[in-house]
Amino acid sequence: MGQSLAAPGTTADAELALTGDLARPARLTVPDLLGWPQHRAQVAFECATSGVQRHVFTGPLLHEVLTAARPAFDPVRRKDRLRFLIAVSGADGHHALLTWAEIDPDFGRAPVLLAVTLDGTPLDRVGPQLVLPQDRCGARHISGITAIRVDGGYLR
Ligand SMILES: Nc1nc2c(c(=O)[nH]1)N[C@H]1C(S)=C(S)[C@@H](COP(=O)(O)O)O[C@H]1N2
Ligand SMILES: [Mo]
Repeated sequence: MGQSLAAPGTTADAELALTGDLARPARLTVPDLLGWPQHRAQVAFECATSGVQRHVFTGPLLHEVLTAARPAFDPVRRKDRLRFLIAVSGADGHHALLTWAEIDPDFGRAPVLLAVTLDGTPLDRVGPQLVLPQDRCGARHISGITAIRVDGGYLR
């Protein structure tokens, strides 16, 4: 009620584009991401300029969201997944690459989240944030994610 600062007819929620080698590319909002099981991560990371930061994030696992978009590998052939990269981009141009194997339960098993809340605040307007509990440094905790590209072509 009266929460929207957007002009009439425009969408208030930020959108995230899932693109690349996917059978089901998608555009997702933070409310869409609430449709997956939600996980909680209490993280501490160090920033080169502002020191140690502590936050609590909630959201779905990146692996679950990307798996639903059906990456173009043979799901039962583990070796086929090893050539896939995940490029994550924020609205300000900050970006990072992950490998598929890093978040795959059969390999690195990193519980990376696509966070939809930060310290209890919903990220509907800002867009989701990447959360990597395994990272010592904060730099890959990309906020305001606008695009995630899954790419299996690097080694072809
Ligand atoms: N979109 C975006 N996300 C970003 C950055 C950025 O420049 N742009 N900086 C990263 C860095 S270097 C750090 S340390 C953390 C900072 O998180 P904080 O705002 O909680 O301190 O955000 C990360 N996420
Ligand atoms: Mo940082």
